[in-house]
Amino acid sequence: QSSLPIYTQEEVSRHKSLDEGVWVTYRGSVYDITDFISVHPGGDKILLAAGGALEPFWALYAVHSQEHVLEILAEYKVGELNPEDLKKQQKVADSSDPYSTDPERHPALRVNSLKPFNAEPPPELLTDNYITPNALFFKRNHLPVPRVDPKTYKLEIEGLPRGPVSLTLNDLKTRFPKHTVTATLQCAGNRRSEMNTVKQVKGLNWGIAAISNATWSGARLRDVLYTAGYGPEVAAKARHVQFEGLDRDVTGTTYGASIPLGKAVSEVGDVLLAYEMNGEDLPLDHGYPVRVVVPGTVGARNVKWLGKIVVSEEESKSHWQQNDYKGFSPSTDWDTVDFKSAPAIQELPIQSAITQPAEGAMVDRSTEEVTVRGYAWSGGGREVVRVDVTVDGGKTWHIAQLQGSEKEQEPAASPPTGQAWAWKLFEVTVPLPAEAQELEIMCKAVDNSYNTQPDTVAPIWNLRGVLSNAWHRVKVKINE
Ligand code: HEM
Ligand code: MTE
Ligand code: MO
Repeated sequence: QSSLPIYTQEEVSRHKSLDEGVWVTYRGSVYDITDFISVHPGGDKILLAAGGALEPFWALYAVHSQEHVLEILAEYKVGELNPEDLKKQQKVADSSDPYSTDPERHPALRVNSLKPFNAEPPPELLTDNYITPNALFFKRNHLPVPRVDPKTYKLEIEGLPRGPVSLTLNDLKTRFPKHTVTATLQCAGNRRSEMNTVKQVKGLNWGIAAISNATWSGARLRDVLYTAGYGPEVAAKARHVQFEGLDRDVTGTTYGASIPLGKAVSEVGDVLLAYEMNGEDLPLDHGYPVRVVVPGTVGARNVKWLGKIVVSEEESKSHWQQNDYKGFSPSTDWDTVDFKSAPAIQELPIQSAITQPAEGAMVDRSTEEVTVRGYAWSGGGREVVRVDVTVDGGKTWHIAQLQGSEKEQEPAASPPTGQAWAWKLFEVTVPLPAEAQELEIMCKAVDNSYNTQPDTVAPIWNLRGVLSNAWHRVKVKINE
């Protein structure tokens, strides 16, 4: 341990000019940097931190997160900061950044936005597993991740004739049968970046991986609602079930969304109040301790960190239900858009995309063939029944093999009609056309209602860049 003196914040604060000397603190140590000021590569700005902590400034200037910067700093160490003052500093730092309690994330994720955290896995990892590992599952947060204490957690249920009901995490786990469903979640903005190639849209620039597949366990929403007093009397009036998250913005507004009542109470709807994801407690980013999983329905309605359920005549009043996550004509722009004129997105359309080979990859001519892999999924429990792949501009289509369960070799097990909640992975090996030096690989999927994907983006372009499901195209080069 250091034998240097211990200083209080008060003493450090007195040193904030070249006359008195310039002191700063960093991770609990005190530095006299008076002699460094004139040689600082960043100039006079360094004086902004005089008498206080470096951390908030270095958070703004990332050049400092290098070994050699810390080596310079070490030369100027004069003491330690009194532990109580250090604690106070940390409290201030925590309260000034609402994202400071966000969890750690996997380095392989491609980050679209750090605060709030939005990230997708690299496409080549996405389809390595039928079940997406939790760490790689795409993450879409609108707000800071709330820290919810599982011991004091309460789920409030309102809008039922017997009055409000409140359930603990333990109630959810012990009073209702545990139900398990494998379901794919997709963000309405998946593949938004392709819309930007037609005309700029507003929203996070998602690639093809704002979609992932997991096995979720929890109580059925239906069971919970019936126990809380739901019955024919309510069914005659109510039309929606609203969900409120425990994540809030600086004004205290929480994330919220709603789904149609029919889906919520359906015997075959499989809507869950999930507390497990792939056999583990829900991770912090995915809604710990409880989230709603609405299979077949757009990601936005799968409310995380669930705090409240309201059975009601109206949809959720939340911004995300009323003024976002809706589709419009390609000719509707930000001057003419009327969000009231379009329904909130619930079930999503048919989707597929190629994850391998990657855009721009090299394919060896001598192999004479190319193996194409990807995912396909449709909303509303509609089952993907076919994926077609072409490498010659659509003259010839090759029908891909579908993988629809966790075990590689099993034939695609058909779920009951209307309950195909999980994606299928596809794979097909296609001969390389003679002489081509470049290939455009395209795929399209078909579901059991015979819905298929539009061939191009332009006719489905919309100002918010949602519902992007045109044939996916990947260009690769052929090595001679
Ligand atoms: C750059 C050290 C405090 C602002 C640098 C560099 C070093 C350094 C070594 C060059 C990094 C490189 O390019 O490899 C330090 C030390 C500090 C300190 C030891 C505290 C004792 C601050 C503070 C601020 C600041 C408090 C702002 C309020 C900058 C800026 C640059 C810079 C803006 C970039 C200069 C440029 O590339 O144009 N600092 N710094 N530094 N520093 Fe600091
Ligand atoms: N729930 C809360 N409470 N807060 C949110 O920001 N984002 C929604 C939904 N549920 C969100 C939320 C959106 S838009 C999507 S796509 C999914 O969560 C993403 O779920 P994931 O992060 O588990 O992949
Ligand atoms: Mo989303």
